[in-house]
Order: sequence, then structure tokens, then C-alpha cells
Amino acid sequence: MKQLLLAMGFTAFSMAAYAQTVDFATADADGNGVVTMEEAQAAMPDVSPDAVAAADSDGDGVLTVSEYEALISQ
Ligand SMILES: [Ca+2]
Ligand SMILES: [Ca+2]
Repeated sequence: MKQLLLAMGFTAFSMAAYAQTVDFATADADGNGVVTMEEAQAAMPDVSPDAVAAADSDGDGVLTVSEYEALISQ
């Protein structure tokens, strides 16, 4: 229960420039711990490839939790 409340708080805190953002666990559709370009665009159709690339700070083509947070807080 506490975890759920924390998750809800995090989701509210994550409201950002995008009209519709989703938390990392939701965006990571296959649950492998990283969000691919395809997963990001499936979760947020209005996110641009350039925005994903810009958030991918190590350039490996996938977003870690911290990289994803950078994306949704743009
Ligand atoms: Ca994934
Ligand atoms: Ca990366």
C-alpha cells in the first residue's frame, strides 16, 4: 500500500511538458528495465524521436530510468 501511494505521488510529480506522460514501469512494456524508442512512442505517441535521442545521454539507443525521467521532464 505504501508503495502504491509512493507510485501515485511519483506519477503526479512527473506531470511535465507532454500532455500525457506515463511512468517508467508502464512505458517499459516488456519489463526488461529499459525503455526503447518503440516503447516510448507506444506509451507517448506525441514524443518525438529527437526527444528520445536527446534524453538517451549515453547513446545506447535505450532509456534507463534516469534517462526516461529526463525525457518526460523536458
Ligand atoms: Ca523495455
Ligand atoms: Ca541510454
